[in-house]
Amino acid sequence: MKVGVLGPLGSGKTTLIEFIAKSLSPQHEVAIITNDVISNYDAERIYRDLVTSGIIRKENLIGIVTGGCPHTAIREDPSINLRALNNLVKKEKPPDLILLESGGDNVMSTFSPSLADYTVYVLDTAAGDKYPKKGGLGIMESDLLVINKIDLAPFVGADLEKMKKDAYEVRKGKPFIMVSLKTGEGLNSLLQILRDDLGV
Ligand SMILES: Nc1nc2c(ncn2[C@@H]2O[C@H](COP(=O)(O)OP(=O)(O)OP(=O)(O)O)[C@@H](O)[C@H]2O)c(=O)[nH]1
Ligand SMILES: [Mg+2]
Repeated sequence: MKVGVLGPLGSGKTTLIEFIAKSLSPQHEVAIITNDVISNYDAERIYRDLVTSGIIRKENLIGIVTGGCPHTAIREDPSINLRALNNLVKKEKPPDLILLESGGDNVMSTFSPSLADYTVYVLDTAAGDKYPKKGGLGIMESDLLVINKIDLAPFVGADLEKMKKDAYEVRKGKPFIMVSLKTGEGLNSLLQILRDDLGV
């Protein structure tokens, strides 16, 4: 199963991926592919957080530096990500869950179906409660919308009830969940949705 995680800069994509990997290992063989534009920052962070502690095997972490538009690398020309996926699945013990992180994206970005069977769009309250109302493909069409950083809502004046109502409307009933990856609020429910949807 290939899960694509995307969303604006700094919304919590890597933190979510680390949470999923920690929650599902070692029962599942989890692999991670990160896409950064210039540096290999996220892969290096995951190496420190998850590889050195034995949660992810070294060969199951691939950091891609796209060098250009991150949206192109996950949709228009996904060849570099496809190569990374192929390298993972041809292993003697292929991973049963591959998490792909897109570089911070715009609201119309989506994963090529060749890269992801299931997509998670991560928004955060600090971007303001105008989202999810303003919409965008990922916000409206992803398999799961995660509204993260609810712990910050009081500090940035984000109205969580409005975000909830708007998410329900723009997604036409598709699932969404409000969480804080910092305090842990909502994470049990998030994990349950993923377990049900991904069969893990
Ligand atoms: N207060 C708060 N901070 C959070 C939460 N989730 C993540 N963060 C912090 O937000 C910052 C960005 O998180 P990342 O996981 O790096 O976000 P990202 O979307 O992967 O960022 P890019 O890959 O750079 O686009 C980090 O400093 C996290 O510690 C949360 O729920 N609440
Ligand atoms: Mg990241």
